[in-house]
Amino acid sequence: MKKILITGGAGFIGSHVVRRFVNLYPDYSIHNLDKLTYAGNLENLKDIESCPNYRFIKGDITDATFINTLFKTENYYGVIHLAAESHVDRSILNPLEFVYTNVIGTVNLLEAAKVQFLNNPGSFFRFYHVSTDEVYGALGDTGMFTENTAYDPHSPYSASKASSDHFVRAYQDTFKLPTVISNCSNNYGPNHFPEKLIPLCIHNISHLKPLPIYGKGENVRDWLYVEDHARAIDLIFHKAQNASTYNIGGHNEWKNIDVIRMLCRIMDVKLQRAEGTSAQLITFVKDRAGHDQRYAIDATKLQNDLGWLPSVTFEEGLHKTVDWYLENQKWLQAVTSGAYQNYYSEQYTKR
Ligand code: NAD
Ligand code: TDX
Repeated sequence: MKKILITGGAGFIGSHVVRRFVNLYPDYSIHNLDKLTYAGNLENLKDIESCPNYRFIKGDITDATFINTLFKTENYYGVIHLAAESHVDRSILNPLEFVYTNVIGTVNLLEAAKVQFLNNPGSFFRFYHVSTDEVYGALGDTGMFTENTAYDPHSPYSASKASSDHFVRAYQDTFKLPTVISNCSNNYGPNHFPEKLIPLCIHNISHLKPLPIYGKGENVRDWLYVEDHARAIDLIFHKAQNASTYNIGGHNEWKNIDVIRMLCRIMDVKLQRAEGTSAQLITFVKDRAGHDQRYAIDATKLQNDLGWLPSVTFEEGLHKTVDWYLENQKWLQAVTSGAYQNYYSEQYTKR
């Protein structure tokens, strides 16, 4: 069986990618390598954990010795690298954590992959690095990020992701390691950790807590349903040329305040509350430092080369997402205790 290493598979996007690969590709052996930080949760993969082509490996990508041994033992056919510290606000509080995981962790994987690749001339190998549109910086009122937009990261998170993208290209150029990179816009959907805008607000609406909107809520994000991202990753992993880059986005730009107003309307109906109840929870709070004004992705290349288009409309996706959270209160309760709770109170004290 061809062994595929998926890193960060217990996280939000990773769990959707792991499920898709385990279900669609019985001839692959899927190894999910995850440290299980506060953001990683094996509950996300309960439905596939006993599949014969799935294996979970608990481990830390910053541990070079462990990573080198793993590659030597397993001889991977391909790597899909999603493990990362992913929350911009946390990167403002603790940038070094982002350097360790996102930069050093990625270079550890590249080094181990390089050794395996050079020791096996003629064998297929691919290193797929999953990245973000935040590496391109911020847009004004017009324009979109293309694959040729110059990198201009602003937050410690996006700086660490930009750095890891550069290292991936450096390994392609210097060692001819076969790599691909994708840069995706904001995802949403089931299993999204409730520190990010949409799941945080779903959680707070359920509990009649304030909905913290940074600044005036006029920042714009381009939202994509997570399963559409997983489908794009599948296509790119299997069909892209080596050394290529693809932007992935939903053609779905919204101001934050409008997203939250729509969410409030949907949840008033689902929770059988009087119209306008949830919107009363909207609370404008201090803006995020260095808050990027607008992201918008031009995904034409992915559409033209590989025929990918988003399949889930925003309204449909939000309904599916809210339904999932309302049906999975136990998941929400479990992840909103412990480490998350401390971070959450810290954020509120700051405001
Ligand atoms: P997430 O925070 O939900 O999950 C990250 C996973 O990585 C967790 O399971 C965590 O346990 C694991 N992890 C963290 N540090 C690790 C380490 N040192 N060793 C091994 N595992 C470790 O993140 P996500 O939102 O699913 O994002 C996945 C990837 O996609 C990231 O690389 C992120 O930059 C990128 N991305 C995310 C979005 C988005 O909207 N969420 C958009 C574009 C790109
Ligand atoms: O409480 C909040 N209030 C608020 O107004 C939070 C958490 C966010 N916001 C704003 C900030 C952003 O403009 O909402 C927008 C979305 O914020 P996040 O959900 O934190 O996402 P963002 O910072 O845009 O980054 C996300 O998309 C790109 C992911 O977290 C990244 O991992 C991904 O790379």
